[in-house]
Amino acid sequence: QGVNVAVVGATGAVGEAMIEILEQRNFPVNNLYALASARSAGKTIRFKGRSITVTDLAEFDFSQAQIGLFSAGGSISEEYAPKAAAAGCVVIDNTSHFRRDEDIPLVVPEVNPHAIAGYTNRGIIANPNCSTIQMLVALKPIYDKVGIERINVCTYQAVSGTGKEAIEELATQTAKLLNGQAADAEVYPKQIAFNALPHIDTFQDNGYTREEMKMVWETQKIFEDDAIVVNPTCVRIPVFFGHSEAVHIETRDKLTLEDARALLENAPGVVVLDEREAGGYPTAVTEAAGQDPVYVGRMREDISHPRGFNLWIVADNVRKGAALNSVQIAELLIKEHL
Ligand code: A2P
Ligand code: 11C
Repeated sequence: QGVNVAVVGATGAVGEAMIEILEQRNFPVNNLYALASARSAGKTIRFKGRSITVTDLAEFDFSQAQIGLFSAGGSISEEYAPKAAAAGCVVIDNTSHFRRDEDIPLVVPEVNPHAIAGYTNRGIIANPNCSTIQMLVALKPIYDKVGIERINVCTYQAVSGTGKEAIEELATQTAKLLNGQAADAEVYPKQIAFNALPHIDTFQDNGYTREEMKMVWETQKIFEDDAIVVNPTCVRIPVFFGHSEAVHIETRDKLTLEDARALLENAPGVVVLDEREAGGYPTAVTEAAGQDPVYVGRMREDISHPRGFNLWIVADNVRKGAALNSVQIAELLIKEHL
């Protein structure tokens, strides 16, 4: 006796990971509906040893599903999430479309699981942005113990955050350039192979990008703290899977290295790897890619500020940053609410 789950964007980078994680975590799925565009209708995907035919989203009757995991882009969610909710299917939406709506909960299960109860408002729960999720999983125990007033963060983000076409662009550009051929940039405005682009999502009037402002808005909403200030710079780098972040916090009370270690070693969803020697820190490729935890290293007290503290935070952006976090929300939803 399980629930019927619809995955919207089932052929995309995040949708594929959602289906894999539902299987890995043995989520109690009764029927799985794999939905994508008309272009993909009729293709098959594998789930628990069975073959499932992809259906055109536009033709799907959402009254057949109790939970909908959406990851097909903001405009698709804008149109279909309210329709699904009206048909009785609770939507867990991985796009940024509903995140800032006051009556839509924005949830990281390790940080604010209580907020899920707000799903009854509109039948929709929003999944935060990947770069926010991993940062807040690591900062939550520190926030609770000593308070955090300000966060300065620089991100180093993988191309999988953009989707399958970007994964393809990095692979193709790299191969062509190594073979001495010209390589066009199509998905990104400049060459991504062997480069770093200080630009993720669209530019805003204040000079920050939308990815950067998401880290501000979402941190305040999830911590339920309008006073916490965040100063982000988001950078795309030529890594396939795993976002890395250099995070510099200013706490309300002094945080010592010993306290930080003790807090993070006991924090749910966090693995500390901080050896202060060559290789004694987590990286996207060697630790995070394909794994569930948020990895933390390079912890040190800030020599430039009496209440400053530094951390290096790495996680798989497609898993904890998107698909895994959505499935964890679904697990709490069926356990405590539905
Ligand atoms: P499709 O493969 O049929 O285009 P990614 O973020 O990796 O690029 O994936 C985007 C996902 O969103 C894919 O599963 C894609 O399906 C899906 N998608 C894109 N446009 C639509 C649409 N108009 N209707 C339904 N699904 C869509
Ligand atoms: C990236 N963070 O790495 C983006 C992807 O708001 O859900 C997710 C965008 C979002 O490009």
